[in-house]
Amino acid sequence: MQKQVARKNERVEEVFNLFVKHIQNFLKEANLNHEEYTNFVNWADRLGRAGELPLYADVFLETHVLRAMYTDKPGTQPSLLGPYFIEGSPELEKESGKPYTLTQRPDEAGEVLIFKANVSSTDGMPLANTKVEMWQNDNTGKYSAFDADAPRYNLRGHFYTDENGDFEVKSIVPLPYSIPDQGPTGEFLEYVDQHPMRPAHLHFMFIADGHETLITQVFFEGDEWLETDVADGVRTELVTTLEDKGDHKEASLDFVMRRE
Ligand code: MBD
Ligand code: FE
Repeated sequence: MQKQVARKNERVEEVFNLFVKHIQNFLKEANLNHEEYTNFVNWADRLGRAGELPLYADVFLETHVLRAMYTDKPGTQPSLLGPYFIEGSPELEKESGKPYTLTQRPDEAGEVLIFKANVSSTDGMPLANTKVEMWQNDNTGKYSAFDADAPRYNLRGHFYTDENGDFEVKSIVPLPYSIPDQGPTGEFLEYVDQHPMRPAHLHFMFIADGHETLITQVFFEGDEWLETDVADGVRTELVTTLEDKGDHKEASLDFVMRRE
């Protein structure tokens, strides 16, 4: 094994010192005793060993990072990246005059969804050729590459906006998602008397030259979990309507990206 070269990281030092400063008041107010501290360490150890640390962090902490960073900024509000994004999604093929089709099995179960959107800059300019990464769960409520039997990139893909910043993509309507609740994260949910549900959502990541990458989610009006999302990822402007078109559903939302 090669010896790690010690590198001072001033940012880590600065953030750690702030953390210590604020945790002192927090510990005083919470009146934490040593047994509670030990219980916490044991639980956190189980959480890590179960591979649930990213899940727990994205469900219970990520929203606070986003709110602190972005609440008063122009452009579309970001939402949670979450633990289920993976690199390397397939590029979707474009047939002229047709929407893209998100990677799916020939017999993919679920209600067909056509999602239409426009991507523009905060100055109003449409953002042509923006890279759109999209991922979602399937009709069993599972994400490919994690808890589903589906192929690794099922219901995942990327594509590009057209010359007007528009895109249309055909997929299935996502389902409300129950986060894993049989491990240490589930244990925590019981302690705080919280259900494990997230409202149905589509995940998006937009990448455009000269703009901050926008990671966000789209939700649907009428979803029973909108107000009590376990991960607190819902933002009013990210909720759209699911229109019934007979043999399929349709939804749309426009996205606005901030200049770098
Ligand atoms: C999800 O599907 C999700 O999007 C987030 C943020 C956390 C847990 C599960
Ligand atoms: Fe999700």
